Amino acid sequence: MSERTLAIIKPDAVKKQVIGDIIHRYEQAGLKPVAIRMLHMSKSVAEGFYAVHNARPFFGSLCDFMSSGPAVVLVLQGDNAIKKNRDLMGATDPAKADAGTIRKAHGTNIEFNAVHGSDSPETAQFEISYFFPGQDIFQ
Ligand code: IDP
Ligand code: MG
Repeated sequence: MSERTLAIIKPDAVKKQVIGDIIHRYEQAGLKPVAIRMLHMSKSVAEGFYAVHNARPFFGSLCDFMSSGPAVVLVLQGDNAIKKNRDLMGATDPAKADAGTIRKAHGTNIEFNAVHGSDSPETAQFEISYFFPGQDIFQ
């Protein structure tokens, strides 16, 4: 079933100049970009996005990281897009990520791990509307 997921190319990956490589991986996997924005999140925008993690010990550091430089946020569409993107990303900790995954290739550590992907239909809906309110999503 075709569905949509939210992906973020995080500030560490933008600094490493691997935006193109990561988008190529999405396209090769059949995940079609249907909306793309580049933005430098304020800390409060990062806090709102990651509000579900606000009790975690790494929350402050995570929000500092996500607001440390520009990021690319995308809506990806395709069959089983949510799981497909999670598989493509690899484990949260790049050291534990499978060979061939984005985090294995471009992640630095469990925090600076190159990409984000929605983890359920509910979070995808929240996350897409968080960064793409309105109509700027294509088919
Ligand atoms: P996910 O991105 O694989 O879904 P989550 O558990 O949802 O992982 O965590 C959100 C983000 O918070 C991670 O992608 C990573 O950047 C950061 N993070 C997760 N666990 C840790 C940790 O133990 N220390 C520091 N940062 C972490
Ligand atoms: Mg998550």
